[in-house]
This record gives sequence, structure tokens and C-alpha cells, in this order.
Amino acid sequence: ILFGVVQYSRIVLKNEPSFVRNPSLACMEEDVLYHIALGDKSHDLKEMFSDVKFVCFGGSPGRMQKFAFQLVDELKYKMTAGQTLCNVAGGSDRYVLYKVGPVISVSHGMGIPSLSILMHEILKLLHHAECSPSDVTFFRIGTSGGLGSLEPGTVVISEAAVDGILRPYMEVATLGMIIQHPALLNQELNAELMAVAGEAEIKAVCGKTMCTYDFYEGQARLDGAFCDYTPEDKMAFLKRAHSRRVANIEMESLCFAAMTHRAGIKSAVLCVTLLDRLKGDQICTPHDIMEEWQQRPQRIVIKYIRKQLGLE
Ligand code: R2B
Ligand code: URA
Repeated sequence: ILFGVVQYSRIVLKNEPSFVRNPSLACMEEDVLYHIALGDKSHDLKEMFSDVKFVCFGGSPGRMQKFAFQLVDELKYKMTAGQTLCNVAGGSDRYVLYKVGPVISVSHGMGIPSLSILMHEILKLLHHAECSPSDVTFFRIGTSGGLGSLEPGTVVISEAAVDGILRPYMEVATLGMIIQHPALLNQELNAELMAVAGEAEIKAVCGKTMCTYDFYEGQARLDGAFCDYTPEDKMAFLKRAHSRRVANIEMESLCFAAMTHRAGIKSAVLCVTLLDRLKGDQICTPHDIMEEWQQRPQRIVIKYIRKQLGLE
């Protein structure tokens, strides 16, 4: 076995849509989707999920539960008497997952490792459910720190994701080698989402999103437990990133873009900015204002889905 060798993933160009590419799956007696407490023998995944067309990911379980209830209203989803939405992943307390008609609302926690586990299991779920990969769109709706003259509350639609040193791929240590998976997103979908944001009168811009492995030093904050650089170093770094078209910084887009690109699935990342990182590090905006800002990416995605479903 080799250690430390860097290899660019072979899957660089446009991929044929496929939720999974793993011959071992077909040989398994049962596939347990451990972290979402589902499985292809314990559950009839086809019956439960074959009509899924949109999967919406967001960090917080509470926000994704609220988003699901919002979907019930906005999609005019008919609940039978006494029926209420239930967390389909309730057998595990890692993530929450709700299904409202053709839409899944699922929480992914914070950071790439948490999202990556969930993404493998969601992709396998849709595979077992026999959904059609070219008919499914994935969204990440989240929060971020803005760079440059973006007013806090602006939604950034990611044109691409880059890592903390501006490289456009996610690195995964696999079998002793570093494999680089390109983190590309769909520009056509982005253009459609920008138009929808305009119609909804929500301020949105397109730009690169820097995805880091840490909230504090990884994002050049001065307020972590440790900090070995000066305020001038921080500003120089953030301005350099901004001059290379980085509009915002968060912690999952690289994995989201890389894994959806690898599966050939249409996807977009929409994150509201909670502060201007050129002006500060701490997030101290009042709760009610922050709540309204966090609704903005959700409103764009709901409006897009409504249009796709012919509801407007
Ligand atoms: C945005 O917000 C979280 C950190 O506060 C992280 O999950 C992200 O990407
Ligand atoms: N999320 C991040 O990762 N960074 C920020 O600055 C704000 C939200």
C-alpha cells in the first residue's frame, strides 16, 4: 500500500447520473443505513421514497423540521385526518429526515465528515428506492460568513466550492492515498435560482464558496481558543480570497458539490451570510433577524420547487 500519494479522481468530466457506483452493494444480503435508521430489508424503501424529486439538506435538525412543516403549507400537501409529519430517521438521533410529497428535508449536522456519512446513505436510499438520478435535484440551504461588500442577509448561490487554500476539490484519504474529488456545481440550475430569487425580491449573488474544516482558525477568525496570526494577517488572507471571487465561507459545500458531481446529480448550494467577515468574527445579530435571514435560502428553494411542480 502506498501512503500519501495524491491522485485526481478519474471522474472529472460530466458523469452519467447514478446514485451509486459500487459493485459490492449488489452482493450484500442487507444494506443497513445505520445513521438514518433505515434499511433495504427492514423497510420498503421503494414504497416509501420512489416518488422523491428533491432532497433539501441543512445543518440544523430544528431548521429542517420547520422547513418540512413549511413545505406542507407551500406544496398544499394533503395530510389525512390525525396525520402529522414524522421524523423518518427517528430510530437514530444523528439526523432528522422528513418527507413531504416528492421532497425530502434532512439535517446534515456541521462539517464535511457529518455531511459525507449522510450523503452516502441518502444516495443509497434513493438507489434502493429506484428513483431516477436524472430526475432528482439536491439543495443545501445553510448559513455562512460573507466577504466583501455583501450586506448580511444576502444569499450566496455557489458557482463552485473551494477548500481553505482555494483548491476546487475535496480530498479524501482512501486506502493510504489522497484522492481529489472535483467539487463542481450546476450553472444552469444556479441561473434559474438567481431568477427565482429576483422574483421573490431576495438579494442573491453568485460566487465561489470557501469550505473549511474548522470554524475558527480555518476561517481566519481572531476569536478562537488559539490564534497564531495577527489581525493584519487575517485581513490580508480574507481580501486575497475575495479577490479570487470567494463570496462566502462555510463548512460543507465542498463535500456537497463533490459527492453530487460524482453521482452526476443536479445540485445547488444556497447560503445566507450572517455577517461580513471583513468587519468581524462574532455572530451577535438578534435571534429574530437571524431567523428571517435563514428563511431566505429556503424561500428561494421552495419557490423553485413550486414552479417545477406547476404550483405557480
Ligand atoms: C455554517 O454554519 C455552521 C457553523 O456555524 C456550519 O455548519 C456551516 O457550514
Ligand atoms: N457559518 C460558517 O461556517 N461561518 C460563518 O462565519 C458563519 C456561519
